[in-house]
Formats: sequence, C-alpha cells, structure tokens
Amino acid sequence: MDRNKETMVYNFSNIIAHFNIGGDVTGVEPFGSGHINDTFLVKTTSADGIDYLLQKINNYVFKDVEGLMNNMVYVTSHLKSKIAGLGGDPEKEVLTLVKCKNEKYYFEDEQGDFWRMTNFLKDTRSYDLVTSPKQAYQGGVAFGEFQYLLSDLHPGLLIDTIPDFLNMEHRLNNLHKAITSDAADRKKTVLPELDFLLSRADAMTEIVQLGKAGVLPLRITHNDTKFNNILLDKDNNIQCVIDLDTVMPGYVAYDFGDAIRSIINTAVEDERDLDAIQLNIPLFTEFTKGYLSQTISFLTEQELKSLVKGVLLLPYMQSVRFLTDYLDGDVYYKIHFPEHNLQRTLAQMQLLKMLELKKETLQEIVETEWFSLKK
Ligand code: ADP
Ligand code: GN1
Ligand code: MG
Repeated sequence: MDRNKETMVYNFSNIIAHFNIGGDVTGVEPFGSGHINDTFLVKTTSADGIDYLLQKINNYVFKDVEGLMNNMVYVTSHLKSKIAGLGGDPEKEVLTLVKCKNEKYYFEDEQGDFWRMTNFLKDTRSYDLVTSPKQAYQGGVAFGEFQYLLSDLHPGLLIDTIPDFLNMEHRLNNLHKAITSDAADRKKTVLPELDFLLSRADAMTEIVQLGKAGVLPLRITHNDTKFNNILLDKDNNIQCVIDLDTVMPGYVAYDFGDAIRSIINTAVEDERDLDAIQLNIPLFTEFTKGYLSQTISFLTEQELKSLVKGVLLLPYMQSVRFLTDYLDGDVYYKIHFPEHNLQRTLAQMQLLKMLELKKETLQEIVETEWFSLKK
C-alpha cells in the first residue's frame, strides 16, 4: 500500500464534478500535514471567492464512512446554531460541508475511495509547533469552548467512528497482538522501548478504570486535539476547530492531554534529536487558563484531578500506537521514511519522561488557575 497517497494520481475533475461548488476549478494541490486523510486545496474562479478543501477519507481507518459523515453533519449543525446564538459567525467559525449533487455529503468513486469537501477557510493557519503564549491560550479557549458547546448534543446521536479509539486497555491489547505476530520482524529491534512502555501499562489504564467506575463522566469530546487541528486567524485568535472525524463520547482529560502533548513540547512530534525535546511550562499555563475559562462551569473536581493524568497518558498512548504500527509494518499512519513510526515513538517516549519529572508542577498550575477562576 502506498502510504504517501498524495503522490497518487486521481481524476480530480470527475470527483469534484459530483459536488455542488461555485465557479470553475483552477487548481488542485496537496495540503496540510495530517497523518490520516489525504487533503487537497481546490482553487476556483467562484464569484464569491470561495475555495474548497477536498479530502479522501481514509477508509482503512474509518470503516463506516456514512456513520462518520452523519456525525459530522450533527456536530457542525449543532455548533453552527450555538455559535449563531452567541453572535458569532458560523461560516467562519465552523466547518461547512459541501453537498454532492445526489444530496449526500460524500462521494464514492469507481475505485471505492470516499471523498468529501468543505469550504476552505481563508486567512487561517494551523501550526505543528506552538511558539507564543497567545497561541497556547487560544488553543485552550478553542478546545474548552468546543466541549462546552457540544455538552448539550445528545451523545446517542453519534456513532463511535473508531471503536475504543482512546481506550488504553484496547491500545495495549493491540500492542500485545503486534508483538505476538511480529509481522515486520522488528520486535528484536525495539526490546528496550517495549520494556519502557509495558512497565507503565497498569498505571496508564487509570482513566479508563475511573470511567468504568463512574468517577469520570463521558462527554462529547474531540479526541484528536493536536494543535494543528485548530485554525488560527492572522492575529493568532482562534477561528475554527477542525478534523472532526473522531468527535464522539470521551473523557475531558483526553482532549486536555493530547493538546498539551503538542503545545508543551519545544520540538515537533517526530523530533529526531531527543535533546531538543524540552518542556515549555509557560505555554502549559496559558493553555490551562484558556481551557478552564470555558469549562469551569461544568468540570467536576474529579475531572479537574484527571487533567494532568491525561497529560501523561496521551504521549504514552501515542508511543504505544506508533510502536504498534511500526511492529505491524506501517499500515495505519502515513510515514515519510522507513523508520518514521519508530522515530515518532522515541520522541513521544522522551516527552513522557520529561513530563513525569514535572507532573507535580503541572498539577499545581492547574489547581492555582482553577482557584483563581473560582474566586
Ligand atoms: P487529517 O485528518 O489528515 O489530519 P485535517 O482535517 O486535519 O486532516 O486537515 C489537514 C490540514 O488541512 C489541517 O491541519 C489544516 O491545516 C488544513 N485544513 C483542514 N480543513 C481546513 C479548512 N476548512 N480550511 C483551511 N484549512 C483547513
Ligand atoms: C492522527 O489525522 P491527524 O494527523 O490529525 C490520529 C490521531 C493521533 C495523531 C498523532 C484518526 O491525527 O489519533 O493522535 O495522528 N488520527 C486518527 O499525530 O488515528
Ligand atoms: Mg488533522
């Protein structure tokens, strides 16, 4: 399977012709740095100046495309009406799906590939690396408000687009299966990494256990809150939360932890030079302030206590997931060179080691910000 599918040739004019777009297409180019879907910017001559984002949905990852797109329709409609009610601009602040001529929100081509389109949000940017306190604060506002706005959407409306997606017990089972089958004959090269990860396995299932015991409530969460899944405007203010494929019931600590993973790290997710991976604690404080400003009205004390557990869990879970894919022979994530999943694993393990040393400090910051907002 070709993991760098952007290089594949698609019949774009045929695909795009199935969607209701304005104007003629002047160009199609690969866009963004996501690991899952194939994303293309479609430029047009439309009079209102709208360009589009075309995505080939990864059907290996998302088995139920119809269910996935139904989720996206429920979520975007709900967000649009809430944001309009608050005096915001739903066209700019929420993804707008483009309908196909057959009234569906996705198109299946002759090869069985699934495609969808959204309006392209102009003058916005996503960032793989966070550099300023304002960006971090805005990220906290974005994901906190996202949880708040979806808190009254009925969870029963949404399917689990990937069952057990962030369930650590499930992820560890998958790792054990990958170790047993050793499909790519790589186990012998990663024994120290396996030791490191498996020695933490019990501690890292705590959030799942707290959820099962009813201590942590299930809420509608984003579940993929990497910082590049928000769009900031040119002044670094939050404009829109994107990548809605995994919006489904989850625990708030997942969203908090995955966002922090990509914000507090001074290096990129797959950094080769492990010494470059340091913690930027002021960015953690800013994200926390922004996040709590939106969520303080509904978070329980138990959820508050779980946030820093999520900060440790998510880099751990990413390490387990990347290493599982490495052992499986790179079948899930796009890779850009042969050892990419191993390099991602090592970088996320290094981040976890740094976070373990600072967890008390992070907990104190969360509590300080919580008390100052509660006053
Ligand atoms: P993936 O699931 O592969 O991560 P995303 O939906 O996150 O795909 O899109 C990939 C990238 O495309 C994003 O990081 C962002 O830079 C850009 N992007 C996605 N949707 C839009 C949009 N509607 N307007 C502008 N840019 C977008
Ligand atoms: C994938 O699609 P993207 O790049 O935003 C993955 C996330 C991981 C992330 C790690 C559906 O997200 O779960 O956290 O890579 N998405 C899916 O960078 O598996
Ligand atoms: Mg993405």
